[in-house]
Amino acid sequence: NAFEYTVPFSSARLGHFTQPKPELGNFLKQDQTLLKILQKNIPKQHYQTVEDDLLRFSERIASEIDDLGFQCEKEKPYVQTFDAWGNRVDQLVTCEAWKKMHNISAEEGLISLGYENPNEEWRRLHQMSKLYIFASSSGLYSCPLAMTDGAATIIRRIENPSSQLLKAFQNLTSRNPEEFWTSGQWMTEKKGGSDVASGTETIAVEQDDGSYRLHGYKWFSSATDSDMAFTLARVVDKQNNVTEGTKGLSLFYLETKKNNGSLNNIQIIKLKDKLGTRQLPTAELLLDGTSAVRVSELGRGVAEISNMLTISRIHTALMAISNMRKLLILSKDYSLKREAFGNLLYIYPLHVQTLARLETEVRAATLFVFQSVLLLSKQESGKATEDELHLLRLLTPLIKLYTGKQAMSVSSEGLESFGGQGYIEETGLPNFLRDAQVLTIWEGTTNILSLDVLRCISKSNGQALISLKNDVDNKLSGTPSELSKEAEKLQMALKSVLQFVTTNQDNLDVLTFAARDLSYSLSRIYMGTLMIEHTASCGMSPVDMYACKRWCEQQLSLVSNHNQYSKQSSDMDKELVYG
Ligand code: UCC
Ligand code: FAD
Repeated sequence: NAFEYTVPFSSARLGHFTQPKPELGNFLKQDQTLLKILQKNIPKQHYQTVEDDLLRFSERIASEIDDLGFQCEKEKPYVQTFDAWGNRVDQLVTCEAWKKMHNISAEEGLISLGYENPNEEWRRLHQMSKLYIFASSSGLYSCPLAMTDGAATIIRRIENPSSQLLKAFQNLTSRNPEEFWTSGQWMTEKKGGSDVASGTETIAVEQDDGSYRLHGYKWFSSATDSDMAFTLARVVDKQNNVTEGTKGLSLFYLETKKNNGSLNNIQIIKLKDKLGTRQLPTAELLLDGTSAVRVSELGRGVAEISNMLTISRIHTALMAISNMRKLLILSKDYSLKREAFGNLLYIYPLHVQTLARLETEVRAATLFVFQSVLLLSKQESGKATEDELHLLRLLTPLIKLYTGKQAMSVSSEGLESFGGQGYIEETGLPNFLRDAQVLTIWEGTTNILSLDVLRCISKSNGQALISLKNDVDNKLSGTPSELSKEAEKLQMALKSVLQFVTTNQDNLDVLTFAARDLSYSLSRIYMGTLMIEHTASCGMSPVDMYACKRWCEQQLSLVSNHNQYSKQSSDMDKELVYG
């Protein structure tokens, strides 16, 4: 008592216990699936260099980059519209950590690696592996990188590019932070982001020197601090008319700043207030006579920008698997540190079962996404067969739509595995859930991508599905007896899906109505196939086999019940929703 009188103030007693936090550690070392993919696909003479680089980069992520990513979430970008003297400046202010991400991206060759020698196809795999490891710790810097990669691909495809475009390509693929550029991709307008053919109101007015001035309102532009962008607009003809629909859209290249550093007749109207991706400056932009160059033939804008979409959709899927893997790494670590009812969490089979189910999802998704990466590198090096080209076209919307949905469910379950801490902002964990939701929306929503799957099947006269079937047959042909039941199940499911498509090939209404179920079915079947192939080619480990079995336990084909796509079902759906 005497002591309390002499010391009237003292800190509160908060108890002795503090929970050790989950640690990321070395990402690559904890991803056996990726390691095996790399071992299988990188030529022996280059393998060690790639592995060393990825291990070093994983260390850098854990010791430096992950904190910067979190900093980007805490110090959100904002726009200073006017300066102190009332001049309109539209200055986008980003935090130091975001700027460091720019430099790291250049130094680490996160874009350049994919372009340095297209004949060495493993370089794309190296690049995409790095991007994968980076994405979930990048504070969303992987978003501008996705569009940058897509932009570089567009320029590389242009025959006889101008010196301006060549210079842009050099900047986009530079390893020098001072020279490195990022790109935007401005497609979405107020009237429509899925249906850009009806939604695009931006017009392009040709100038005497052959360049254009753009006038329009871009409703979503992520990477607002980018140096350049590709965008769509309708060219105004001499009679002052524009062509409506897809055929009226052309693709334009623009630089966001003039030589004097001011914006290229662009106003940043506002930054969006978003559920997630808060690290990312996503703006509404007014194009008020923005100087631009047409880079597609007249009316070929959507077809051309689709090449950019292919790349950025693969990046979106990389982000999905990166988020899932990182969350699982943290959750596993936590289960070794957190006690409940007298035991560490990992002692409880029910807890571990929950994590095992997530692990199965992530493994399957990793194989799925990297299969597309391998096909992309073959396409770019000119070594892809016809079947492989069809497969790449078909898999791109599938990996994007399916892994987006997986990322949502895995992040929700993953957060729960931390109990209440999963809901607490300072842990950084809620970001996983917030940022997963966007993966199902941008770069094409689930339904739009499902319709793209149909577009791909119909444009190829069904060849895309035949290529998929050939690949499944080929991959399952070497199935060891231990997995023969699973292989059979996959083949049966594929047969039922193909039958469904054949039966309804002239019934577009049914196919359209079934597009989402069809896409999920194809994804699950192909993912199961990859798991079996992977298991067989990597020494038939009991754990890989177990994961295959788990995957194939779920319903693989969702389109077997034809009645669910009848006119009657559609009417009843309407009644159920709006009645
Ligand atoms: O969201 C965006 C950026 C977000 C931030 C970056 C994220 C990266 C994340 C990385 C990790 C963090 S940018 C906005 C994205 N917007 C979309 O994805 C649009 C979604 N809507 C669609 O995809 C639609 O399906 C449209 C716009 C393509 C549909 O347009 P149309 O006008 O109905 O298209 P058509 O008439 O069917 O096709 C026009 C041409 C055809 O070629 P031709 O004329 O030769 O027959 C199609 O075959 O375009 C071709 N085409 C394609 N080609 C259409 N889609 C594709 C495709 N996917 N691949 C190849
Ligand atoms: P809508 O097209 O209005 O779609 C609404 C709903 O209708 C969706 O669920 C869709 O699936 C469904 N739907 C539409 N048509 C059909 C159909 N025929 N059949 C069945 N269902 C259908 N865009 C850019 O161009 N550049 C960017 O940098 C960019 N960044 C973004 C950043 C964020 C954080 C977000 C959230 C979006 C960004 N977008 C960007 C926009 C994004 O690409 C679009 O929001 C998206 O493509 C959907 O378009 P929409 O919003 O117009 O939705």
